[in-house]
Amino acid sequence: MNAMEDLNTTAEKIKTMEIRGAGRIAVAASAALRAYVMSLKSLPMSEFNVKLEEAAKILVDTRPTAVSLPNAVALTKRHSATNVYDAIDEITKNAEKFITNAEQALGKIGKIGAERIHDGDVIMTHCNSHAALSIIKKAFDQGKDISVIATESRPRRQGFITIRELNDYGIPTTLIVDSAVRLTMKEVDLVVVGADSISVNGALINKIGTSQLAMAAQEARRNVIVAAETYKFSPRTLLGEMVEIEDRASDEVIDSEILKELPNVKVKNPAFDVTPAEYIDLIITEVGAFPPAMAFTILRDYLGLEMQI
Ligand code: RUB
Repeated sequence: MNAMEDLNTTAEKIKTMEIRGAGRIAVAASAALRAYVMSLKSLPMSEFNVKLEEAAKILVDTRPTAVSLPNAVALTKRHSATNVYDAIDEITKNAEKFITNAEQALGKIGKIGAERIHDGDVIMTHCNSHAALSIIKKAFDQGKDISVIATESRPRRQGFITIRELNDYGIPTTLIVDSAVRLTMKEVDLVVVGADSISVNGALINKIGTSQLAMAAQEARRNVIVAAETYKFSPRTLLGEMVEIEDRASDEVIDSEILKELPNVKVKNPAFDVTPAEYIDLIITEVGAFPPAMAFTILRDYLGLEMQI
């Protein structure tokens, strides 16, 4: 396979969700870009930059909602070099830094977030978030007697990935269907979820159904904790842009043969929803725990306002 085919393979894996979860998508995109630029050594500088932008666009266009993806690509591709060798060197270093920081961020989020979990806590989580699970696993490692209620997360059932991971870690876990969230909330001490994007007003964009957990939690006076690396904050929301909610295919929800027999029925399959800041107690990042109202500060201090603006 040539380098462009490799890049397209990664893009396809992100599109089809073989690689999924905002953090994993970001790391895969950064690594793919690093591998791709290595193949551009013999090009003149102007052509190199064109190819770099083309490759960046292929990766960014795969899924629209997780801002970790354009953030990872922007942080990886930026360079100030005037020759191709230096540009490749800078991009390679950017990718290495991004990937290392992303891995380390999970550990730091786990440590900070685990402080909020107490012995005996029952934690509800949604979908499959590596950052959220990092907090839960850390609390368990600290010897806290915890258990988890995990939602199925229709239609793709990422909850199955979560229960397997928690099972293998030895953490007692209960699986519920998404519609059981409100009824089950009275057994829960706190909700811990991940993030695909966080906008400048502190709103969380995460797997469809997250806002339902947050509303039920508020009704039951339970805290909602969001586990999010700083690269999941969305710089373009500073310009007034809304985060695009991905609409996925109807056959994830209903068999297309059945749907064909129902000419008056259409299917809506939004993959994410928006949880307003007022439903969120704390966002745990690798640089500390912040109330959602501090989203602007994180964008300014840790991503840099010039990013993608
Ligand atoms: C995954 C999802 C996760 C976030 C955070 O959606 O909504 O909660 O991406 O995950 P999908 P992580 O399965 O559609 O990609 O903490 O692993 O980055």
